[in-house]
Amino acid sequence: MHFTRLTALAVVFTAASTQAVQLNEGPVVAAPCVFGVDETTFSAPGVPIGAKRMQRKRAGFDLPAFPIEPITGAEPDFDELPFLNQVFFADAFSIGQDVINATPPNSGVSFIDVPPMGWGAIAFSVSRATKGEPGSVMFDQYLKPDGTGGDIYSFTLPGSTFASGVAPCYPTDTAQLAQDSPSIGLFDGTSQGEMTYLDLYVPAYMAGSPARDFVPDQPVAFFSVRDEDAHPRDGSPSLVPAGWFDDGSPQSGATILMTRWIMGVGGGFWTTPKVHLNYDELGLQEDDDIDALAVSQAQCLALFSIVNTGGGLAEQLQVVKWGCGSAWAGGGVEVGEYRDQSTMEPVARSMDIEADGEIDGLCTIDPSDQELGSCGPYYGWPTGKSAFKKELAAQVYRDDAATLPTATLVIDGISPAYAGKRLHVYVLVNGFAPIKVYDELIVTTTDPTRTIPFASPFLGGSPGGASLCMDFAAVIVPAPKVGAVISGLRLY
Ligand SMILES: [Ca+2]
Ligand SMILES: [Ca+2]
Ligand SMILES: [Ca+2]
Repeated sequence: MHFTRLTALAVVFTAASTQAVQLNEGPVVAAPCVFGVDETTFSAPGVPIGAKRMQRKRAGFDLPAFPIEPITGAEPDFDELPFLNQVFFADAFSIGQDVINATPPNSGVSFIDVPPMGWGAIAFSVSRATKGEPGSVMFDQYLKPDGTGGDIYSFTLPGSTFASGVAPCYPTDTAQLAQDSPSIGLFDGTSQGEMTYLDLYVPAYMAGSPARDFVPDQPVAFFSVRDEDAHPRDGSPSLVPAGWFDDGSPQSGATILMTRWIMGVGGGFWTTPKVHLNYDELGLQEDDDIDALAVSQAQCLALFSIVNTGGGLAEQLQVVKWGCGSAWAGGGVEVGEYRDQSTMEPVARSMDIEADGEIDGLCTIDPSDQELGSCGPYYGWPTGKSAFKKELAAQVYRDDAATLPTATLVIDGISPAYAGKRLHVYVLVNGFAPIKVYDELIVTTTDPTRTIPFASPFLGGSPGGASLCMDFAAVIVPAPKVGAVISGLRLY
């Protein structure tokens, strides 16, 4: 059998529950991703991260990122993206698979638009200097030695619908810390890391991903370069190839460029970048700077952010719609500030970003619009039965290094007080009654991971059938009794 929509994992403590500290949470907790960092980001003292290469982080907790591997053959080679390994940097990037939950801009405004009975979320990064509103998780991070610039946060969109049991895991009025910078290798103990762009869909192309069949063979990469590279501060010529600005517009860090992977026999290549939307079409000035970008190629919509200079489009989240067949009769380009229609508040403010704060990385999620054949959505449909105080985060993911993959359960947030406690582990298949896969799993604080047999009964005993849909993430809520559970699922 194939997994279809609903598969969730339950972990149930049978002993008296003890408080544990849990930081990482939300719909993209432990999710695989790729991102960029700046030149001043170090993984250990004296060990700079290869800032000129894209970084990849596998699914799971406490996994340092590493430079993305070159890919041979016809598959898109992300290590060869034209803006990597250059003397200049991209500061915004998207592989075009985002879903933008927004109405088309009208009169300079675009509203959150989540489908009925659906949910959407924004994964994002902020600059080192961004404090967040007092009391927010961002503010907490700002005060910590590792800071806030290398963290991945998430924000669940107002209007999202969850099963009642899971709703407390995904508050819609505040940011959540999804992946703390030390846990992804962006803190050397002294200087704070800085993540400069973020994408959750590139991992779908990586070896062994069950989601590979559902992303295009010839993807389009959208990106922006830094203003300081297009306009060097010492007045020297632009570091970016002039030919990339093929529409005749001046070079600008506020222009969105694009390049497409062309498959070839025994190999392939990225096309010479060209202008997708120039700064003028976006209502920006030549010396503005787009520093975060999430693109839906299918919707002809993008969410972007600019460097906050206090003027122009100072609000940190803007939506742009461009000509896209009959779906956009006007055919022109419209830009609007991203707002919550019920409060008219700019969405960035709901995400706890202060007025002069800086979003510098974006990727968006909407599982109901990301149907992936028999696997259901990229991000599954959270489900649950009861609301409990959340203390743990967990994820089950496929080991993509294994020939015949195994499923690994990873739990985060286990305090020493949990040592020796017994876990019951359940899996929900399509929302039916939980199937117990572990009866008495003894918790150890040194190794909070377990490997679940690949062809286990709960997967129908069919490795071939199950392999397509083995990867998912879960947020686990400890429960006082059997059957309480929860989760956001995720393929990669
Ligand atoms: Ca950042
Ligand atoms: Ca830029
Ligand atoms: Ca920004």
